Amino acid sequence: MSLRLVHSGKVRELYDAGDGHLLMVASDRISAFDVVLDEPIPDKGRVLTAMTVHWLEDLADLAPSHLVSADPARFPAEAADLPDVAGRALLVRRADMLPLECIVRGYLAGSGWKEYTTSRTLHGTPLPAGLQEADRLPEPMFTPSTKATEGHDVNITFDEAVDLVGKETAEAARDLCVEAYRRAAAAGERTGIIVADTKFELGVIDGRLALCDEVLTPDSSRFWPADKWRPGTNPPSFDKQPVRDWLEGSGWDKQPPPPALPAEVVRATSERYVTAYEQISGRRLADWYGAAR
Ligand code: Q0Z
Repeated sequence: MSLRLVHSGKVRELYDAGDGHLLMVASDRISAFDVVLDEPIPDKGRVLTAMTVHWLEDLADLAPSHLVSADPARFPAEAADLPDVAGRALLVRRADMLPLECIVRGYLAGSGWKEYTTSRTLHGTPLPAGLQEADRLPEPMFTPSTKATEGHDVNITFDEAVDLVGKETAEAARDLCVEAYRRAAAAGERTGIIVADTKFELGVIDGRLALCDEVLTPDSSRFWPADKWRPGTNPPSFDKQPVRDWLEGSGWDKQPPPPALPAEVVRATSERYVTAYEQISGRRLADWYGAAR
């Protein structure tokens, strides 16, 4: 018997592991400009998984989490049927997920910068005049959205978040996510990585708000190399920039199918992911589960 596939995302899969548990598997697939590329990035799934565990452990005094184990020896036997789960999978408790994307922004980037240029607001909140792209915000801001079933997520106001989950839960979610972001941003700063923004997914386990899903990974966050940050520019992504740069230069029209990535771009990108993990955690990826030996 194989584990039942519950959900398949662009670059990861979720399996029912029985007994109120799920197995969350991060693949080595990468997306750029909203398209999944054909070439896997070696070690990307291990990096995202190890980084999630690093942050869940670092933040354990702040909030409980869904994590049960990253040790393949503790996975259900059927997990052995899945290819290469060691290091890329987490056994987690099934939670009652909040119907919210809990986004926290510390810098003005992406859709936040776009909104600011049109209305001098972020998520409807007025900001000081004269801010530039990639500027640091006066304070980190909680900018929730809802998971749209198709296409991109829809921003909601804090009051709309209250309507969805209740005042007490919305306030607790906001306070938890802003504090988790502050701590991650401060830790990143000490190692030369700016955490510009991040998306948390919270759930309720045993009646308590818990950190679920992936946490503070390059796929759920914007990481910038601190030495390349210049307000007024769009700083390079710590992890995906080699892919983006090559695709931009390839003349691709950003409609599927994407062109094949050269081996050198794949190698450089893999190296960036590994560096991000090692810089942030202070550990070696070679010491994580599933290392080639
Ligand atoms: C996470 C996702 C995918 C991985 C649902 N502990 C939990 N309890 C209930 N639901 C979830 C979790 Cl993590 C849950 N997702 C997103 C999709 C692979 C994670 F394909 N969806």
